[in-house]
Amino acid sequence: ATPKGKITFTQFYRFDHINSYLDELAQNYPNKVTVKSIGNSYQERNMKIVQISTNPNANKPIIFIDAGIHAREWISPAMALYIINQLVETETNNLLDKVDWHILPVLNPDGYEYTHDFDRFWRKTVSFNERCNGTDANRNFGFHWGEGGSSDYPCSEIYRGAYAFSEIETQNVKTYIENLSHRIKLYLTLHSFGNYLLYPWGYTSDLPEDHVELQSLAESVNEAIVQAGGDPYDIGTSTNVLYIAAGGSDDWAKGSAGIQLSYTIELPGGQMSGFVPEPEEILPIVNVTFPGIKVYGNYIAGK
Ligand code: ING
Ligand code: ZN
Repeated sequence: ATPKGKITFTQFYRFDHINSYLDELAQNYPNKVTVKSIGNSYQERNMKIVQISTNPNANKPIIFIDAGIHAREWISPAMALYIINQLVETETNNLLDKVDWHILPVLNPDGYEYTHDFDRFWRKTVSFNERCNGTDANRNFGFHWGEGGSSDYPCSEIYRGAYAFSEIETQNVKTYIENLSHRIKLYLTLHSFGNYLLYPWGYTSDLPEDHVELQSLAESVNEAIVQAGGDPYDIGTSTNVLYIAAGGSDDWAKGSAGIQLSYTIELPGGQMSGFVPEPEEILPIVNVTFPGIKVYGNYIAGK
């Protein structure tokens, strides 16, 4: 569906524009949308999260979605914004009646802005280190932190940070999730690229005990995306499908925060350059992916 309002998904928006859109939604849909701050980033950008809820009650399950952990993966915040847009500005009552959605569109806002202003392919945060700046936020979470597939060398693209949750951005997310972890039934983190639906573990090739459920839910999500005309996804654990990588947010969500269903979604890349889709490629990608997000929503609603 074509979005209404001041957002058209025909370009990649700057961080300030994204925050303004969120505030606007809260104003225009006071019965549905609340915007909160989870804290400031390293360079003191306000990290805003959107809570989408009709008939709020203390026991309602929550789906938590973050995006933009990695600065250069621009389609990821765009996807998060599209999910927000569709849930709020179109008729998706069935997805809201039984589930609340908490969506953080840009987990690493300093990095995101850095890729706009200075270095399109920056991945990490921008926090200061002696030799090279930045930490890979997706190696910085505190479950089996420091193990395989992460580096202790600050100049590495997969630098894990000096200690678990050394980054203020990952710390802010940790605090927010821990306060609500009894209600969060699904954790989704959006990355790009390559069409992978990944679930824990990333720190070991061992399968989680509930891998059958994680796998079959991902298969339903994939079916809906393919039905909508999207390219199929490869499905499995991060370690087995991609590579070993400890300190990822999905591992922490499941292993430490106790959110049983936890996924990393590697969205499609651009035709010419994976991390750099053309602005015209945004709508086709988010359109075919949203049906998969609906499958997640209906699954949690029916649980
Ligand atoms: N890929 C992920 C990365 O952080 C991943 C893959 C997901 C690893 C989950 C570990 C856990 O390397 C991208 N493109 O960032
Ligand atoms: Zn990524």
